[in-house]
Amino acid sequence: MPTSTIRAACPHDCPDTCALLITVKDGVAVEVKGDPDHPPTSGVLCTKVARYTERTYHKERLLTPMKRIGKKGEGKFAPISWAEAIDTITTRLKKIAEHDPQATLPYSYAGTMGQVQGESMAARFFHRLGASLLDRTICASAGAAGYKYTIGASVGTDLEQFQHAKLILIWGSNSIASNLHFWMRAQEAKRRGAKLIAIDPYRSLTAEKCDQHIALLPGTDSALALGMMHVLITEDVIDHDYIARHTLGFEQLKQRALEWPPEKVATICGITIEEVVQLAREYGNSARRGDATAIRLNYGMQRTHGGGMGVRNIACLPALVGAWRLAAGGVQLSSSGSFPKNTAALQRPDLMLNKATRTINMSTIGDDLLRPSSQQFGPKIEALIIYNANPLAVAPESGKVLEGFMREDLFTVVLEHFQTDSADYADIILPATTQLEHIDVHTSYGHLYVVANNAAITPLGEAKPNTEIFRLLAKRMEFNDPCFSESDDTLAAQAINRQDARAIHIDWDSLKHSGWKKLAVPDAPFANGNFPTPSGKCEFYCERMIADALDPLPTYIAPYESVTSNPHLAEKYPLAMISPPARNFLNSSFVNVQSLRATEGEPHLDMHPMDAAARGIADGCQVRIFNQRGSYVSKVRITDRARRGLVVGLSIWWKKLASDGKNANEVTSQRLTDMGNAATFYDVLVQVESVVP
Ligand SMILES: Nc1nc2c(c(=O)[nH]1)N[C@H]1C(S)=C(S)[C@@H](COP(=O)(O)OP(=O)(O)OC[C@H]3O[C@@H](n4cnc5c(=O)[nH]c(N)nc54)[C@H](O)[C@@H]3O)O[C@H]1N2
Ligand SMILES: Nc1nc2c(c(=O)[nH]1)N[C@H]1C(S)=C(S)[C@@H](COP(=O)(O)OP(=O)(O)OC[C@H]3O[C@@H](n4cnc5c(=O)[nH]c(N)nc54)[C@H](O)[C@@H]3O)O[C@H]1N2
Ligand code: SF4
Ligand SMILES: [Mo]
Repeated sequence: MPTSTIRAACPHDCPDTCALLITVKDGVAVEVKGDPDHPPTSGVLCTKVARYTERTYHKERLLTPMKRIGKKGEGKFAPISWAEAIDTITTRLKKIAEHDPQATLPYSYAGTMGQVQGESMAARFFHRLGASLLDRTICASAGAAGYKYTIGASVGTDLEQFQHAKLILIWGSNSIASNLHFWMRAQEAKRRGAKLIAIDPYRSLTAEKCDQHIALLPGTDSALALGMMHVLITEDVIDHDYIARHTLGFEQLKQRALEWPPEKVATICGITIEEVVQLAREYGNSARRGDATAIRLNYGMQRTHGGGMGVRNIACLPALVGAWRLAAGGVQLSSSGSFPKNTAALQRPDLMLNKATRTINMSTIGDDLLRPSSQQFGPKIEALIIYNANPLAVAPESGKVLEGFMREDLFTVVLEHFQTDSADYADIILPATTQLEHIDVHTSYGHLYVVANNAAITPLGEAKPNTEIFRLLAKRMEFNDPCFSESDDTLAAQAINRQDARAIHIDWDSLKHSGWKKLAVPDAPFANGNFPTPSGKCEFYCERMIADALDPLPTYIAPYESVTSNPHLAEKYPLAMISPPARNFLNSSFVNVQSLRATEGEPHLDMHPMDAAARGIADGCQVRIFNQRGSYVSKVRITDRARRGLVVGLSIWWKKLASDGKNANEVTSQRLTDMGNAATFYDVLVQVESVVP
């Protein structure tokens, strides 16, 4: 067979959604490259996906359906046929449905971000079955809610404009690790004279390469933004014309901001008064000079109690200084709201057996698996169908999650590429195809292109796409609606709403040949206001928040667990802990790829020299990290990358590849954010001690 090149898309949960070129020789994918012509990708891939063939052809790929033959968690399985697997699953789901189909729960997240292999056929299946709905809150829902109250939708500065900015605040984002193609633009801006300021409790790979680094305490960003507003307003470095025309509630905001002088803010944030004042002046003066002034906000700063409010407060800043006037000014949290998706066509909520079906929050899966049936909760969870996710490694308060997964009466099915920590607890494992083996269509949360994924190779072993697995299950359940026989090609064609002016030109048939197309959207989305809020303005004062029992004005919501907000707890567990992504992993994906794991080494905990000295901890020794929820072990790295009072465990390790079979989620909590019901992974106090061998 000759060599061919296939156009594809990176499926991972990363804002960059790279366009890929796959070289296929004799039916084997031999190389994965970034498309040099796709402007966001520019021919560059991260190390992880440059190794995608290593992952796809990994010797531990799951290649046949399997049933468990050992105890839960032991990881012992025997191959079975697809017919037996489908039969076993549907027999059990039918039996559960006889008393209440809500006792079945789908559990999925963004293992693939594809519109087709994500929530299309799967959602149709669970809607028709009458299964519980899943609230997908594990990552971004707090920030998305805060942004929506303020700006109206997840729409912001275009990635392709950032190189024209003169000042960029990189706020709660380790872009080098997790948003590489933004970092390339920021570097270009720097070459053209821009200043980059990182706002991050940790001196990340990104923070160390910025011109300035402000190391505030986790969960205090909303206070910092209020302090900036105070300085901007009292020193009158604001854009009165933009405020008058395109914002709502400035007078109320002004009163509120006056309550937040820099002295108060500096104490809360654990930084100096000068840092607050200088940051505000620099930000306001940059916009006043007519320089493009931009913020790259990322989800790292909204994983604490007040995460939603933090995003909201920061999202007010560009309107205050008129930064939206320029295409390279403003703020980007996510571009996902720019895409006209046809979610209803893909997911078919009209098929729902019961419109009043309950919703389970994925971030509290630990507690929810342990709840008995009750009037309030409904039926206990009896079946868990997991795809595109690895909850045992990624969900908070892992001890509880494990206890739930151990339940003998819980029937667990896992659709996977590998035998992950979660798969070890399955009753049935189903082998899923990787991105090289199936088709899909991708939107992005970091740029404005729709990207097509063509299948490059035939499925390995007996692996099947998620969609095909749910088609088989639907057929066996005798779900006869014609939508259950639609092909992946048909699903891909439904994904984008072409009635919408932004996507009129994007049809699937030409997209799969060209590979990608940009949405038709304006360069400077809010230069003339037109915010997608009910008022059409940037809402400093937001009435919708009152209806949601929230303060309608920017405010500070303290972390659940911090030395100042919970001194009693801090007596026992005095260190704040965060566990942001390691560069060579993507959440818990790639941890089992040998070359990438070798680069990360083993689980580490970064700790400040003074915190280590106070505990008699020597560099390189094993430490136990613990709190009221659990404990795990890591090798300590003594470094001032972690500010005093903070420890950092880069994540997310597969538990079974760690020496003690545990990871950072032993100590994280199931408490939820102020808005969006999201997880609070970075709102944690711990104590650390040397492990005496
Ligand atoms: N290589 C790699 N890339 C990834 C991922 C991955 O696992 N690995 N994950 C993907 C996913 S799912 C997501 S959601 C995104 C995540 O993208 P981000 O949320 O931007 O995550 P990071 O880039 O790690 O940035 C998090 C940074 O925020 C800092 N931080 C933690 N708490 C706070 C706080 O309270 N305030 C402030 N200001 N900063 C804080 C951390 O120290 C860290 O440096 O990245 C995606 N890209
Ligand atoms: N301590 C701590 N915990 C965290 C975070 C943190 O920063 N710190 N980050 C949180 C965040 S932001 C997120 S988004 C979540 C991520 O949590 P998850 O979305 O669960 O991410 P992954 O761990 O990468 O798991 C995705 C799984 O999907 C599988 N997969 C990929 N493609 C396919 C497919 O086509 N079909 C099927 N069936 N399976 C597929 C992969 O093999 C992988 O095992 O973790 C959260 N947990
Ligand atoms: S993980 Fe992100 S940076 Fe890496 S190839 Fe995929 S989209 Fe690009
Ligand atoms: Mo995420």
